[in-house]
Amino acid sequence: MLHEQLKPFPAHFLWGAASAAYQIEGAWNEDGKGPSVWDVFTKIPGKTFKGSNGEVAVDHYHRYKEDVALMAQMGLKAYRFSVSWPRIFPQGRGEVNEAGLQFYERLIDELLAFGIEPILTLYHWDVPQALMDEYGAWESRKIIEDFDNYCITLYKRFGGKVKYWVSLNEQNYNTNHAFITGMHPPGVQDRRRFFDANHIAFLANAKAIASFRQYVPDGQIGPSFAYSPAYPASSSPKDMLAFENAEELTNHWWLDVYCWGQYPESALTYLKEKGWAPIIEDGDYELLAAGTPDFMGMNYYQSLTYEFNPVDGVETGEMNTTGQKGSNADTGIPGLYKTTANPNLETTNWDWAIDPTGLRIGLRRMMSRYGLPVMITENGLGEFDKLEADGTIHDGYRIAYLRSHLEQCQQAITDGVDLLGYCPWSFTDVLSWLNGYQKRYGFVYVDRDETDPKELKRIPKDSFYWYRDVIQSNGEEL
Ligand code: BGP
Repeated sequence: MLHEQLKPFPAHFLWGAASAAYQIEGAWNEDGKGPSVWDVFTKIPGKTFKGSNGEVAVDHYHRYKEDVALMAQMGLKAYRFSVSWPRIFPQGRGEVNEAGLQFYERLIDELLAFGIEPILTLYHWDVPQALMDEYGAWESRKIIEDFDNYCITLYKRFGGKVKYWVSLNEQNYNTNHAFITGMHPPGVQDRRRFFDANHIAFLANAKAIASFRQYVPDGQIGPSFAYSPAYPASSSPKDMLAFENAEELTNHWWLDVYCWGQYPESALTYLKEKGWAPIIEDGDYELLAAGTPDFMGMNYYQSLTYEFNPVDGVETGEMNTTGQKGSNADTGIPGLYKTTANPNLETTNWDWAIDPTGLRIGLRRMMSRYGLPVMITENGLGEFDKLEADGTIHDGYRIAYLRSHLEQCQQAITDGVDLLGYCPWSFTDVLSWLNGYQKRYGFVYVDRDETDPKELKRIPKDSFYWYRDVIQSNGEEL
């Protein structure tokens, strides 16, 4: 659709930025916090780039006032952050750690004092290690109640102040690495366990949303999905079918359950044949239907292109975690689909396709199929940045990336998408789970590297000033 005139961004559009506890806070064992699975996993040699971890991260725990002051200087309207579950419940359940709650209370109050809307993510991958040790975390139904209890604790404490909530962050991406590639804790490679853990996570998500209705009736909640809209590599029926398979198993499998409480039929049939289908108990579908979201959070970085994959074809391949362009391998499910490079798109140094139009396509697919408002809870460019001798960072490539994606947001809004906000990843530079500190996303540079935290000085990049002006013009000047 070629629009003659574009609709403006809505008046109360949430111009935001995003982060996650483990990637920014540091203070990993302070004020009563218990260890998360990441505190333990990152210490296993060879798991992360140069052994990097979040013990110090960018020390946001101690510098949150400085960071919020920078957000205010930028004119941010919203800030998406996550709460660390083991900071609130060091053992995952049982006694609550008041000092943990107080940290987030101070952060929320600071944001509100500057008129910045807090968007609180309940879970961004840092499950308490205690629950992993006790019952295997997401592999046991026991987590449904413990997660609900943790969420209710936060609803009760912050529900009066926080109106936008994200339940689970990227359940799809996280479990893919936790149970298929083995690159996230618990480092398993087993499709059966993958689908079972996902089913339990869906139930926990639904239960937490059902409770939300009770405790925060005037708030809005939804999960954030790592959405890579699927493209077919060609119009050959074989590739088209591979693309359909991928869309069904990599997108609808999650989105249908979140939004409709149902699994896509052909995918479920396939999993039953393979012996990979999750165990579904009586009452599960009722719970799923009782916990559907108000909006869908969308984390968009790239589209993915799929082609035919023979039964003896590729499975999981090497992932580029070094920034050496071209080191990423194709992945897939033999007999169903495999990824392939899209020759029409440029890629980043980490081999992620740069595709702003894919964002518009994704927003439209989401609108057409589920009819829910969408919040872009992540979007951004991970790149090497250079701190110049005069203390500046010229990240014109990041401005170009974000601008082109915002242009497509406006196209999508004009197409009829109800877009609540845009929270680029990330506000400051952060620890990238597997890629260390050299893969940077922030508007604010943090001077540290994998081995040396240095002074952790904050320095606004060129993109900081560009985004400030975008916000000031409510997106009229991109
Ligand atoms: C998403 C995560 C974020 C963030 C981002 C960038 O998957 O929700 O936490 O890390 O991706 O990814 P990466 O750091 O791997 O480049």
